[in-house]
Amino acid sequence: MSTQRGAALLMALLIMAIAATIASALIGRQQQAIQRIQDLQQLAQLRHAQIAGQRFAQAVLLEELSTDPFIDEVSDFWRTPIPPLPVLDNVILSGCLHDLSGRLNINDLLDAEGEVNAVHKTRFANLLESLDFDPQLVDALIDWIDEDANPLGSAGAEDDIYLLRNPPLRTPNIPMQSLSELRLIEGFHDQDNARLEALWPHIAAVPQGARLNVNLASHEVLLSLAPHMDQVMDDINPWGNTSSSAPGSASSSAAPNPTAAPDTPPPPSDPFVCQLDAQPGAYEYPQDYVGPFQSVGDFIGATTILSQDEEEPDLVIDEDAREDLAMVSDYFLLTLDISVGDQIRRQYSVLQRQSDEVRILWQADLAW
Ligand SMILES: [Ca+2]
Ligand SMILES: [Ca+2]
Repeated sequence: MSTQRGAALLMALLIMAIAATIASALIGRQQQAIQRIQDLQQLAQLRHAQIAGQRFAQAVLLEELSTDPFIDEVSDFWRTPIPPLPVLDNVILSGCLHDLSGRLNINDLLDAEGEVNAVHKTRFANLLESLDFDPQLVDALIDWIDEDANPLGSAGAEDDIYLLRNPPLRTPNIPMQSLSELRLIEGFHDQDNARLEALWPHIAAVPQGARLNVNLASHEVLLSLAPHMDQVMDDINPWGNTSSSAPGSASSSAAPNPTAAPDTPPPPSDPFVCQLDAQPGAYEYPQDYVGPFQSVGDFIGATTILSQDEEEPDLVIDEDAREDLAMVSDYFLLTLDISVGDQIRRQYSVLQRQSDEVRILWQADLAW
């Protein structure tokens, strides 16, 4: 009898163990299902908040266009950041718009026929030189987007260079979609973060044929327009006399880290972080600033130096370098910080403003 009782007890224990295992597995699956539902819910909230932020930015840019269609400049309302706003249950949104039209557009290094645009090539070479890069690296930028496989100049690079990389890659030979591609381009790929960050406030990758808004161009971009621009910079630079002082520049967004060892390379900073305390409406113009400019004629007038000697020509921006100058912006980068529960996600969108609509050209979790 005792043997039978022992066997029954063992059987009962076995059944209990199996039941406990099944229950544990069911609870585990249930928890996984709950977590999955929560994750999906967070993703949906994130997406809805992103759409809400984009719609808000689109409305602000169209409103600006309807009230002030001819000038975009430093004191404009659209440059006011969106403060942290609860937009959904447990979701907080903040963000800001950065101008991209005051920057040199990499895709305009080629003209509509795919030929090198000499005006833009000169500007880029000037910009690179002013930031202590080899100005000939402009050829590597052109080779990255031009259709052919023939390297330009001594610093150009096509597939024969890129295929030797580990891992190998090919030149896209199409317009640049995102500034992140710069990290792959010969002559730039081996630069450290701080060097590349110096470029971000002055360059953009937007569709070909972009206008250059001189009212929002940085000190360095204005300098790139003609050799004599340094002599008129006090009058035309909206950001004051310091280089790289435009909002979103590496110098204004890279917070110093007092605890880092002196030889520790700084982490990559975000050139499109929002300065939530910025108040563009209360912007104080530099003392000698004669802008914002109302027309290209005003800008040319302010940047021309009349010669005192009849034998010497006036110093003036070349005719063919005036064609794309503008007072308004067509391209913007929207930075959104979305807090869902205990997670914060940063998302970017490139917006194109036309006469009656603002299109979203590109969106991603990384700006560069
Ligand atoms: Ca090429
Ligand atoms: Ca080429």
